[in-house]
Formats: sequence, C-alpha cells, structure tokens
Amino acid sequence: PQTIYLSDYKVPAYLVDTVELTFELFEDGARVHSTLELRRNPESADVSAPLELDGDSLKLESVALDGAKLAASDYEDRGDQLVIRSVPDQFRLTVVTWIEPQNNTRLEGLYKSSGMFCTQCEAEGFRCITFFPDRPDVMARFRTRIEANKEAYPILLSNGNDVEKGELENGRHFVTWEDPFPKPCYLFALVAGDLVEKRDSFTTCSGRDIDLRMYVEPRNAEKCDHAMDSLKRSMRWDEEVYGREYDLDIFMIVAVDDFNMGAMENKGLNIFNSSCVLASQETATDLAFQRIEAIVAHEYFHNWSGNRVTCRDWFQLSLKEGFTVFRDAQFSADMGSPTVKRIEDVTLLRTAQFAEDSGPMAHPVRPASYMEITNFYTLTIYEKGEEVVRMIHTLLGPDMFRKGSDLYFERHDGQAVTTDDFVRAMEDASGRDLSQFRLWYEQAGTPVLTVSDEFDAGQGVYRLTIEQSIPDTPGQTNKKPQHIPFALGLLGQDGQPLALQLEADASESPIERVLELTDASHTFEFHGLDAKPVPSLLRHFSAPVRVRYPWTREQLLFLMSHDPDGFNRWDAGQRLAVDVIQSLVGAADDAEVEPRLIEAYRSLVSDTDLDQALVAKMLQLPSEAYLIELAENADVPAIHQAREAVLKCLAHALRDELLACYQRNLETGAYEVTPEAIARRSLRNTALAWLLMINDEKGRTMAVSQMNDADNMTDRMGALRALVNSDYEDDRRQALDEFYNSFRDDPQVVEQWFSVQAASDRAGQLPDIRKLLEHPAFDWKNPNKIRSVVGAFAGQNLAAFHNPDGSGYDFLADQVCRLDDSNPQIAARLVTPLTRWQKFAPAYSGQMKSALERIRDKEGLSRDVYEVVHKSLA
Ligand code: B3K
Ligand code: ZN
Repeated sequence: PQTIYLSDYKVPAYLVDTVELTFELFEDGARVHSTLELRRNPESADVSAPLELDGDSLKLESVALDGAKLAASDYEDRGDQLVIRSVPDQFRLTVVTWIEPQNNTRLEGLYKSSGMFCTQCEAEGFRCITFFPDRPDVMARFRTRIEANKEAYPILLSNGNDVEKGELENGRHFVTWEDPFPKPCYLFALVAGDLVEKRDSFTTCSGRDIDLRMYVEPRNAEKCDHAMDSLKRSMRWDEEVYGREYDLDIFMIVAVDDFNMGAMENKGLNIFNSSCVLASQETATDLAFQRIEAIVAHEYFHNWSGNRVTCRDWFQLSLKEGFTVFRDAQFSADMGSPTVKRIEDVTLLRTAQFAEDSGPMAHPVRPASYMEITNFYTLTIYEKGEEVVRMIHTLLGPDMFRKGSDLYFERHDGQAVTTDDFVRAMEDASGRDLSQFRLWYEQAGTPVLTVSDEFDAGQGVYRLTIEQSIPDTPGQTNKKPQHIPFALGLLGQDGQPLALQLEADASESPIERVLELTDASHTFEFHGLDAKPVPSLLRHFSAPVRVRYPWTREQLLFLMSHDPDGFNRWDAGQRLAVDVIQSLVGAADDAEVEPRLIEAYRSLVSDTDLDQALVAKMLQLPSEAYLIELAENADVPAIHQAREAVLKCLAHALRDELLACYQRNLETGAYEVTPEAIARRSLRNTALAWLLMINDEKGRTMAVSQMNDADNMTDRMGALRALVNSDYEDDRRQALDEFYNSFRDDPQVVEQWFSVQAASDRAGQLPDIRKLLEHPAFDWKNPNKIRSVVGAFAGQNLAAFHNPDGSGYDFLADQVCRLDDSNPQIAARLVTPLTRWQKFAPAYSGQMKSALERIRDKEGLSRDVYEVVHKSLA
C-alpha cells in the first residue's frame, strides 16, 4: 500500500458545483445515477490535468459528457479511478453505477442493516457509491432522489429538505431531497427503511422553528426521549455558549444497528449506532445515558465545527474532531459535574491516549502521513486534539477564546481549512502569539515534566523547577520544547491555599496560577512563605503531560483530603493507590497493604459531606490498563493479582462501612438521571462489587435481590456484574441466564450481557469466550457484537488475554484474520492490544509479536490491517 503525505497536498484540479443523484434501490442491488456540474479549478497549477474521479467496488454502467454518451475508449475505468483525459473547462458529467449494498460487509458507502439501507461516507465511503472527487476540499450542493418499494421502504431520507415526493409504478415511490449548503461528499447520507418517526421541535434564538425527527425501528419507539432531550439541550447550549444557530429547517437522527463507530454528523441527517442513541430506564445504564447525551451533542456541534467549516484534507481531521470533542466536553461539564467529567476524560487520555503516544502507531495531532485514513480516527486525533484546544482556551481565557471561535466561524464559513487556520483565528482575535504552541500539532509523544522543589527558610522562598522533555516517537527525534500551560496552587501545612507571590513585592497574589512553560527548564520562586508548602501540580490537568515529582505518601494523603481542586484530590488518591499497588506487584501473598490507604478509603466511603459524585470516582482503584501503561516490562497477571489483593484487603477492612454505604444510598424515590442519583447508584454498586469480591454472604443476598428487583439497568447491571465477578458460580450462572432470558430481544442489552462476561476474569476465560462466539445472538456482521466479545476480552479482561501460554494472543490473531476480509476497519481496530507488545515482559512480548507476524503473513491482507501490523513490527 501507498503512503500519502501532507507535504504532497495540491488543490483539486476540478471543482464540483452541483451533484444530482438518483438512487434506484432494489433487493439485489442499487443503480446510482450521478450528474455533476464540473469546472476546472482556477487555483490549480495543473491546467491540463485529466479528470480523475475516485471509485471503489463500483460497476460502471455508462458515462456521458454534456449529455453525449462516451465510448469506452474515451475514458479509463481503473477500478479505483475513472479517468477522462480530455474534458472542456466546464461540463456536465453523468455516471451510472451499479452497487450491491446487500453484500457490503465493510459498512462503508451504501449498505444494508436490519433490512434498511443506510450510508457511511466519512472518510472515503462516497467513492463506494459513485465515481467522485472524494476529498473534503471539494464542496458541492447536493440534490438526491431516492426510489424504492413503498411497502418495504416507506421512509426515504437524505440531507437537507424534502422538496418533492410521489408514487411510481410497481409499488414504488420516490422522495427528492435538496441540501442548500455546499458540502464535501463525506457528509452525504441516505436512509431507506420501514422506520417509525418521532417528532419534536426547537425554536432557535432568532425565532425559527426547527422540525426535529428521530427515525428508529418500531421496536425502539420508546427509546428516543433521552436523545431528543439531549439534542434540544445541545442546540440551546451551542447558541448560548458559542453563538451558533442551527441552519436547516429539519434535523434528523436515525438509529442503525450495524455501524462501524459511534455516530456520524451527516448534514441535517445524523446517523447513529443504536447503542449510542437509544435508551430507556429499563435498558440503558447511567453510563449509556451520559454517553448518549455527549454523542448527540458531539454530532450536533459538528454542524458548525466540521460541516459549515470543514477540513481541507484528512491530515486536518483534528480540526473538526479535537475542537468538537472540546465543545462536547464543555457541554457535558455544564450539564453535570465539571470535575467528574474532567476525571473521566483524563482517565481515558492517560490510559489509552498516552499508551498510543508511546507505542508504534504514535502520530502527531496533525499527522504528516498515512496509508489508510480510517486508522487515524484515533485517541490522539480526538482526545489529545481536544486537550490542545483546551490549552488554547486556558491560555486565552474564555472571553478571548470565544472571540477567536467567532472569528474562525465567520472567516471560514463554507470553507475547507486547516488546523493552522484555526490557530491563526485564535491569534488574530486575541493578539497572542501561538507560534511555539503550534508544535502541539506537529510533534507526537507525551511531554514529561520533571518537577523538583526546595524551600529556602531564610528568605521564605519556595523554588519550583520544571523541566520538560518529549520522548522520541517513530520518525521523530530531538523534539523542541512545547508551550505548556501549567496550573498550580500551594497549600500550607494547615491545608489552606497560599497566596502565590512570584516576586518579593508583588501587588497581585492569587491562590492559583497558570504558569507558561516554553523552555526546557524553568525555575519559579514563590515569596513570603513561612514553611515548605505542598504543591498542587497541573491542576485540572491543564496540559496532556506526565508529571514526575517525588510525592511522599504523606503529601498524597494530605492532597487527597485538602486540595481545593477536586480533580487534583482525585489525582492524589490515584497516585497513592498506584504507588501502593506497584509496591505489591510480585510481593508475597500476605504482604501488608499500606494502612494509611485503607484509612483514607475508610473516610471516603463514610464521607457524606464531599460531593458524592467525586467520592464515587475516588473510590475507583486505578484500572489494570492504567497500571500497565505506567509499567515497564509489564507482567499482567502479577499486576492483576496485586490490584486484586488491594481491592480485597480494602473490602475486608471496610466491610461495615461498605454495608452502611450501600444502605445509605438505596433509592427511595422514583428513578432519575441526575448527577446526584447517578452518584448514589455508583456508590451502592461499588459497595456491592467490593463485597462480592470477598464472597460476602450478605453482599450475595443483596446482589441477588437487587438483580431481581431493580427498576433500572444501572442497578440490574451493577448486581449482575458483581455476581459475575464473584466466586459464587451457581449464582453467576443463574443470574446470567435470567438476565439473558429477560432481554434476549433487545440487541443493546444483549451486547452488555456479552461484554460483562467477556471482560470478567471469572466468566471470560478463553473457552467461555469461544462459547460466546457460538451463541445464537452473536453475529460476525455486527460490529457491536464483535466489540462486546472480542474487543472486551482483549481490551478489558487483561489477565485472561495475557495468559502466559499465549492462547489469548493466538485467539485475537485468528479473529483479526477472519474479519480482515469482511470488515477491515474493525479488524484493524481489534489489533490494537497486540501492537503494544514492546510494553510487556519478554515472556509475553515474544508471543505477541509472533501473533502479529501471523497476521502480517495472511494472504490478501487489507490496507487497514497492513498499516497497523507493519508499523507495529517495524
Ligand atoms: N466523524 C465521525 C467519525 C467517522 C469515522 C470514519 N471512519 C464521527 C464523529 O467523530 O463525530
Ligand atoms: Zn466527531
């Protein structure tokens, strides 16, 4: 496969003004008539370039230029390109292609899912529908006519407004849609199916009434309210916080069962993976409710950050993704607890993005090259990209940031632009120089900040030195220092925040500051202090970096109970727990667990004053995945054992407090999805899980009755998970069977049922996993099912996956090879755990590498998997 470089970017040789599409949908395929109004791009240097249109898996039926049919000798059908050597400066091109959506297992382009037709065009799926300049800087106005059998497909949807509809012969009908906004073809969408419609409306800030519609399969009709409410909240929030109003008269959301990722922001017609949009009290957990709200918001926000202003090329992907993730994170913070939202985002970043950034697929937020763009929808593009936008927000402050985003949207409306254009708008609006800051887009790798300090008692001066270095990553060495906002506070011995006086006679001394690091080393002096303070470093996680500082356990315990920054309180607890667990890795079975950790958790479990949502987060021990990320030569079973030993020790020591916590947090009133209620459920389910970890009889009775009596999925799943992870084998089996029998008709719940087993070291050993793959509800064509079994096993059931006999690795390699032919995008994602082979102790890494080599040697390997495997073995 070929590598594509950013440095080779050239403006398109031809522009498309309008696209007229007609889809004739049949059971054995679809005929696509496409008529393009094309002209040479005046900005292109190549004035005699042939016309080259992208295509993939298309059967070409005819080509006509300005109405005259072309002979086969007038064009060249290269399979992946349609080339016409001689064309006028401006012309109309009509291409007819035949495609087979019913056989499309890659789920890119037009395909069928549970009997309905739907599309996924980002990044390069439109070329699977018709020949087209499939690149985001070609923006055109689309008019789309869909024809299909009326009984089977009563609902026919595309982008924009429906302008015409009518009956055809043979029981067929048609609807024509027109989208007034020029858009790149990756935002095109089509849906045809037998769907129910849920309607609502929204009045925008300028008084326009927007028709809101959700389309779902009839059995899901009662699962739409939460997404609809989330949509309305998002629309209002974007008006209030970013001044962005919705621009079409209709906004549609469709739920689809077979979908490669979460959702897609097609103009006016967002398509969602069912699991990211459908929810009811009985079937969705709190986590799912929150995820749905965030994804609905994310896709909606793309209407401005992505659609009205889009990307020039796919190297700029983070322009829309990083910014939109930042926007949805701000939204979620405003809807719930900002501290908890930050904790969740940082957990993901530090566990998974940091791992990516230190592995063989490490790449900058704006990559310089790729083979398969689908592989670059990564944690780095999304989550680190978000952090980069967040740092601009921190450096500029909210008001200047808003001026910058206003300028960006105004300046670039209707354009396809670059991350550099985004930064320039921020600079121009604020007057700040972000030239060094731009390195965040160019350099890969997670910066390491090494912090040291000393106290000069004679002068009352506290000196803090911060050194930064950025590790080498594939193709990048000797990196330059980056511009890092570093938020900090200092605490006195009484736990009170101290004034931060950077000069002896400072007039202004706030209790929190954002220091700006630009050099490899900085020393800051804080004056007017009586004693050595305790530093609260990198508050709110003000930059995506690793901080190394020789914290003592006393300091961490102190910060855990005194830091006014909730995020850093949580972080101190995590660091302490990591330190304790790490010290027990490989230790004797009866090694003592730090008593101060136990006492700190005792106060937490009993604390009713502190924000209960924060308490619930602080009680979660660092995950195995995070402990592995922090380790060198990781020995997973040893890490697993040490973590479990701490958990069990805590559960034994705090049994009474856990029982009290469970009782205290029992629900009294009706079910609600508020931050307070979510925190209560989280606390009582954590208590339950811990009690079952130590096979507590009382816990067992509580779990069984909670499982039967729960009126919501969070509690039912909490009890099921606790039982699954206990040693009560009979109860586990019975609970799983009962659960399945109650929910077997609901695919979203069956997916949860699969993953609770696949992720459990008790219920998800390899033979169990193989059984799940044979289960009647498992479906190799459905990405959610694959993720909930294979993905959950390799990504969450780490001790079982890293079985020292290598069976877990072989299993994953087999599944990757199997999927490579049918859905390469999903196959390439599944490889991820193996790509980290260098992180593990030699006994593991060698076997992981062999598994990768076996995948590499598969015949006809897809470009998607090829890229990931070859880069991992390089
Ligand atoms: N933009 C889509 C992702 C498309 C992924 C294509 N492989 C969803 C999102 O980020 O909103
Ligand atoms: Zn997005």
